[in-house]
Amino acid sequence: SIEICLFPPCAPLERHMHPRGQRCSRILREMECSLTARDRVGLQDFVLLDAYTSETAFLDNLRKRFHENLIYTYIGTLLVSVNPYKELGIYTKKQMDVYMGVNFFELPPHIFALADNVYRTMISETNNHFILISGESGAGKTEASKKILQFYAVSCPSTRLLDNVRDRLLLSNPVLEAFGNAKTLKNDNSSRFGKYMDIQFDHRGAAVGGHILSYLLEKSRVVHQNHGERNFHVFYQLVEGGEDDLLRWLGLQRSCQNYRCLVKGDCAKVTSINDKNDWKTVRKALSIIEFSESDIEHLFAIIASVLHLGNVQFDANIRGYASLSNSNELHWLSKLLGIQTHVLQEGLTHRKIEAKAEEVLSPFTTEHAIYARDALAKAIYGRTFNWLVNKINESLANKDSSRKTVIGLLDIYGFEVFHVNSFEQFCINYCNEKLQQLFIQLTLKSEQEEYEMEGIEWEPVPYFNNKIICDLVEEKHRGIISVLDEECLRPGEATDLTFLEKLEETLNGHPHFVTHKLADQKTRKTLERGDFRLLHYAGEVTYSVKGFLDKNNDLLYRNIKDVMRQSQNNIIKLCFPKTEPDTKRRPETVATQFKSSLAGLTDILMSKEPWYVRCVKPNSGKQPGRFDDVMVRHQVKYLGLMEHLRVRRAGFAYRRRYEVFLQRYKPLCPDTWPNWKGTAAEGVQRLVKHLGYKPDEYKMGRTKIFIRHPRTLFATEDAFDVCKHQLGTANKTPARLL
Ligand code: AOV
Ligand code: MG
Repeated sequence: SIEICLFPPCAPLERHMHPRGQRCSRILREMECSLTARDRVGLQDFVLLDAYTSETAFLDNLRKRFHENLIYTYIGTLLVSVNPYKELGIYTKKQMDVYMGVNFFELPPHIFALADNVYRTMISETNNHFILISGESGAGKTEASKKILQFYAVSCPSTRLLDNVRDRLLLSNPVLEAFGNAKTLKNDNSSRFGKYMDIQFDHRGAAVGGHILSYLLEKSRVVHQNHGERNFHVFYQLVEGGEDDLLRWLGLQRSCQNYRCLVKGDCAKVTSINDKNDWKTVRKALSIIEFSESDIEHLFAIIASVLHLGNVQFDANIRGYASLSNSNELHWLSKLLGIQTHVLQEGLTHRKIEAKAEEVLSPFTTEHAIYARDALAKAIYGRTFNWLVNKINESLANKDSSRKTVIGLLDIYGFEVFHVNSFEQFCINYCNEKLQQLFIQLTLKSEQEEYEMEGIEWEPVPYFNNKIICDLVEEKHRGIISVLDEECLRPGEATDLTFLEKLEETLNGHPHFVTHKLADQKTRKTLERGDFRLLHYAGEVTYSVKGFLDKNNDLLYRNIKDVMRQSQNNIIKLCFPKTEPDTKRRPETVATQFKSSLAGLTDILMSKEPWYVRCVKPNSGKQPGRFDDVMVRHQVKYLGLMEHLRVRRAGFAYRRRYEVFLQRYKPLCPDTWPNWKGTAAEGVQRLVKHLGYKPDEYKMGRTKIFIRHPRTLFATEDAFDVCKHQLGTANKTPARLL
């Protein structure tokens, strides 16, 4: 069938028709052959750029394409994506159809092309893959991961039975985003948790299930937001969008201004966000994911409880002890959590202390009471979030035990630097270091292994290895997390400042660590006494130690846990189980837990085949059409894009299995066309001889031909194009098999 050409390079021109699923000859002519077009839209694969290993040239190409709304560019099979900050209309079902099953390099670069390539490789090699999506906060990771998921859910073969799975896979997103994303200064929909999702496929390639792992939710946001930021979306959605009856039942009023924990950042309304509509989506999604009505009720009760809890205030009585200022919130909390009022009240104002064989109640000061209240709000929300992930997993689980292959999608919080950076940024940025380390290991490793396996010599390309920074954070005994944990072991004695002093003792002279005391005179001026600065792979970040100990300890008083265990709310019951190991042994600290979970993630990823999407943020103003050179250049540098390109180019720009190469280009040689009887390797040898490849231009590996220079492949492609036209109709030519 014939269809209108939809690709961006054609769009400004007169649109034309071409056979469906075929590559568009006009685009080829436009993009690959015509110099003027190349000037205008840049080249779609950096590997193909002649002498294009300078940063400036790299940037020129990226900018050129960005201004033509071509946000995607390849480095071989790695996809670089620049956030357009506007709808481009390139994610339609029609576009999905076009990219489904078409050769990666035949169409303009697209996230769907990558998704399709991963999918087909998985099917043909029956192995597991993952797509690592990285880039700083606001660069477009979450959007990219959603597009990939949509592509699989919509395009892969399906049956009516599987439609359910498909919907649930898709709808898990709005639910998790409602509870785990928030507006920050960097991004109106910033992920505040890390997410790794396996999509499972059966032997026919149908998406049959999924599983999500979540990483360290930024719980502190529940009780505190910096200026210009919001709490998690779901709170605003409920208050703005919740039905009248529901709000009445939850004791809520329809105004965010009434809730202290919604207005700390003074920006409850965000123009790019429609909380009311989003509420409807989430509400519907919960039903489709098969949350029972009672689970949904209890879930809403918890969201409302957190809002009420945020409004609980304390007065100091004459002895300086805390008492609740107002009984209204207590009433609602008691109703929604299903806990008796006096039990709750006692839990919020007292702490149980064990003295000899006795337990005594010790009253809180107001300061302590506020601390305990906030700790409770964070615990309730954090545990409910984990419950939510588990519940979604139950619904996505595929019960049949036949062999499945998976594609993992990793979408984590991006590197972020604010005016003031705390424990949360420390964890987020550490996580990004780990992923960068993985990228470095895998890109070099896989390249080296491939050359070795194929028996081809290769010379390594120098690159910055950020292992030194990962070690600085996570090393046993000397690492920042170790030092922090040690300080957390000295309650009453240690403070955030003694932690800083310990760091200074331990890390004095480390090239990536500096503080006010350790700095030279010039740097000292830029540091406060309570700060430490890390030289991350992506740039310098100054962290304030304030709150590090508390946040790492994440202490919840034992008696308030006991209070929660009396709850009649089904979710709270599960979140505070009676059998919780309540040992006297110290639980793992937050940073240490995070460190282990990241190590676990690395293991999961290392066992799969990697693919990469590197997202770039074009400006810090969330503006369409603005390409800030300095900012982009910085990202190109730290994302290691130039090194990646050099690695690709230092070796062999392209490699193809003999069968595939022969199948495509065999019309170019009378010996191999129409059929070649010998082995594919011999056929390729004959073919390239006929094409006049010089000996240093290519190498014959064990299973693949390696072509050193893109130019060579280019010339062959051109010849192929001419030959195809001479051969006449498209179906005689073996196109689209590369
Ligand atoms: P992030 O995931 O990388 O940041 P997002 O994927 O949330 O960033 O993107 C931020 C915003 O940029 C989105 O809400 C969109 O408005 C816009 N955007 C991103 N990609 C596209 C695209 N392909 N087309 C149109 N608009 C886009 V963070 O989660 O903060 O690290 O932690
Ligand atoms: Mg995100």
